[in-house]
Amino acid sequence: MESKYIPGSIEPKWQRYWADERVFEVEADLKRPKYYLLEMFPYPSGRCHMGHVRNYSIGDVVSRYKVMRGFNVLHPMGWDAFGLPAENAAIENRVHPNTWSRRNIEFMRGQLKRLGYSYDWRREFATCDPEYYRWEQKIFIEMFERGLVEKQKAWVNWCDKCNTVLANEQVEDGFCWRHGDTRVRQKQLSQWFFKITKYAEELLEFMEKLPGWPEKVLTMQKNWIGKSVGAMIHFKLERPYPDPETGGTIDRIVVYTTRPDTLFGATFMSLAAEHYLCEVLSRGTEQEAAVREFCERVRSEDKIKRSAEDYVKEGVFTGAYCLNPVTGRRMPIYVANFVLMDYGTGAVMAVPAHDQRDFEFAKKYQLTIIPVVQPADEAALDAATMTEAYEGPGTMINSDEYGGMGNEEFKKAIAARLEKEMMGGATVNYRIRDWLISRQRYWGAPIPIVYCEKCGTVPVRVTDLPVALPAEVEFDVTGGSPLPKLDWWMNTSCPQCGGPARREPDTMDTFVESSWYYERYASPHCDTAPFEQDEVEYWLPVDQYIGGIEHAVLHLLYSRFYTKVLRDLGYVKFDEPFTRLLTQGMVLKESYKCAEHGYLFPSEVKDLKCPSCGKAVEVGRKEKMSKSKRNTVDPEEMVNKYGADTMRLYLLFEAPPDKEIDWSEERIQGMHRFLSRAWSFAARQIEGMKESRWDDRVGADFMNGPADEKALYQKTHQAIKDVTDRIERWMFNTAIASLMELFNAMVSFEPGEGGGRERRRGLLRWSFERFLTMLNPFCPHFAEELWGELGYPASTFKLPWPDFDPAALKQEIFELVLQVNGKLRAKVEAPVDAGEDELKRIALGHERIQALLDGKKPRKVVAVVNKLVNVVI
Ligand code: ANZ
Ligand code: ZN
Ligand code: ZN
Repeated sequence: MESKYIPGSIEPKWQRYWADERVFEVEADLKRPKYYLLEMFPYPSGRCHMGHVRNYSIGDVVSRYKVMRGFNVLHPMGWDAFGLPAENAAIENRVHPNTWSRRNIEFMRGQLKRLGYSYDWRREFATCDPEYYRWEQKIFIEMFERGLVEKQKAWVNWCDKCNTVLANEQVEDGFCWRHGDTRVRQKQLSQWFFKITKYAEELLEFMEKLPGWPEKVLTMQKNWIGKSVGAMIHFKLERPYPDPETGGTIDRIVVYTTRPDTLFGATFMSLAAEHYLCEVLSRGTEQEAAVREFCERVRSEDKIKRSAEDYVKEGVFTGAYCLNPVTGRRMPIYVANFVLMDYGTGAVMAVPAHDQRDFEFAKKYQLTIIPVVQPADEAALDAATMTEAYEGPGTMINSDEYGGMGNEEFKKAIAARLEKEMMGGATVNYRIRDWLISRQRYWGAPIPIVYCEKCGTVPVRVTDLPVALPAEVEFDVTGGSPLPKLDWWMNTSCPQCGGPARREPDTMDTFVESSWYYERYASPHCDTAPFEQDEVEYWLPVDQYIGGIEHAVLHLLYSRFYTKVLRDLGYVKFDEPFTRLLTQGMVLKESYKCAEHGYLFPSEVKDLKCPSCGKAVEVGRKEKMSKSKRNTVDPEEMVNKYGADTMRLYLLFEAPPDKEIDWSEERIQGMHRFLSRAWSFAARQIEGMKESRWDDRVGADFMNGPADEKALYQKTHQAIKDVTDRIERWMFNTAIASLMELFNAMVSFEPGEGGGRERRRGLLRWSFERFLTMLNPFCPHFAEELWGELGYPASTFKLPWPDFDPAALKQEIFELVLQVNGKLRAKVEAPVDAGEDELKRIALGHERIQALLDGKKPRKVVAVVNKLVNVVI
């Protein structure tokens, strides 16, 4: 065998072998336990980055380990191929998004193969394949028929850079999730929504059944869904107003409140600037212009800012009044800048005595303040002297016959009364809004709807699916979708009446594709339905999912929702798509920045100086690798330099999978050195190991052999136990550490030349084989190659995972003190993990104690673990 470790000469060979022998290909097999391991599929951006490689290396260890443990493992890979970057590239570089995406997929697939991942490539697909999205269109139509998708006119988020609307989940602190520098604007548009709100309660409840998910992700979802318990209350308007939407009249405003107990203190009403009543109520009054102006200004402001505590509360009177349902008090109706349209009903009953925002507002506009909840053990609240709202619990005051009642009790009483009077009642409210899925973009799955003058909104006939994206389009430099202008495509006939109709030009949010791709992997080429029933039933749900935390309330929430929809449409029988979830840590690196020339590549920086101006560069803290900070490391380059096995080992050894890694090329070199040492060791010992036919006779009798043989024998069993335990607990770093320890033990074991040489070489071989077997999930090419050098023809891929003998574990010993009647009588060695009973047995069996007992029974025996046994005679 080669004396030097050259990964470049062995890795491609094994990758070819795995492909030729089709070792990664799996079929459903009801007789075998399945394990479905999945990593979040990549967007084909062009090249794999370090985050991908870390994610997929973690997955590959688990996948290969589970195969060795006898599971039928599904480990697929594909491409999240629709989306904006492809379309932008098309506009900038004049390549078609399809060409761009396919080219990138080609390249990245090659990169993944060079890393030796165990994917069943037959199952690969891209979400931009019409054979994939046609089923998504079918599901859309079925959702439409069930009222799970709806077109709604709403105030929606618009990103000027994306040139499209965004779902609420895709807005972060008021900025576009893709464009951290672009504030989202509000626009009123008619758009398609998935009714995720219908599933809000179920999405919450089922979290109880996800013990394998990180608490942090569950909390984020819980907060996003934002359940609160309160009441709806109707406030009659002083007079009815014409309703522009229905043509009828409006006689009331409905509010949502979590404090119905404060109803007697409600002195005015606040509406969101987006509320349609603002215009209705002020029309024709002298307030009209002021209201319109104010609403326009507030609507352009950012929602996050509007809900901030320190935001200056402002408003304008609409000219209209409503009536408090319990006091009959006339309440002026204001538009207030801090009321949001997409929470509750967009209208708030204002209780200045008990809500700080209302308090500030009332002070500013001299509105009435009436305290109604009196805190215990404090001076009676007095509107004239209050300096802030009292938001705590207490006893009811100024509330008619309810005076003296506890406010929590009153909450129930008032809700019941309102219900009886048909003026509202108890209710539950959720913060989550429906999922806006329309996108004014080209590179996505077309929404399968047509608009007919006669029949209105009509779904495409299922037999006409897919509604394929037209390939020949002209991209507009201004970024608008080319579809609405494409008359031959837009003009179609109505599926219902056959008359002329226009297509829906919007495409679906690409998060729709990623909401079910993992279900499609079970039968990726099924051409009669989204899935083959038997296949989904066997493989799903995903046993272990791995991906980034940034998807906590995006992809992970959408997928849970979509799976429940698929269940309700009869496609699947489970409720939750991902039984366990791991959110992997990021790979961090420092960045270099010149005050004048911005971020610099490390290779440009010499002696910490900027190459352009010579000024000292600022070394930034370690942070997530990103192109814009120029602190990325190209995995491809590392693989070329050190090999895939080293790259994988490094990413797994640096930290537990959920923790961050500080990138260090020195430490990757350390991993390379370790593998090189293991290689040279093998090269030195291989002939001897191969000759010995002793290895299958290695067994428990080594426990009684020479000390160094016993030590290596025990060390090997201990390593099997530790590596197994640690992989099971996802502690790959410490698993690798114990493999390294085992390796060091083998290195210091000398088979020697004299008597017993055969036997000693056999032991070494036995130990080395176990080392390679356990190294296999981490460094599969390396393990395969040396396994072959040992003379085995078959691949390590399906090697059974080794077992250990508990009796052969090295026991840790301590000195047990034996006392009789409290006096020290003897000391013996005992295992550290021995319990009280075992210690007593050791003590009573000891010859010194037996002599003292002289055949009598002890009166009492007391054992103190890890310390002593006292025998009372
Ligand atoms: C009357 C009241 C009295 C309120 C009081 C609070 C204290 P959470 O707890 O987060 O669910 N609210 C309702 N809709 C709103 C909207 N669209 N924009 C801004 N605020 C809105 O919040 C519920 C409370 O937030 C509701 O209870 C309402 O004010 C306000 F002493 O109603 B409360
Ligand atoms: Zn954007
Ligand atoms: Zn029609």
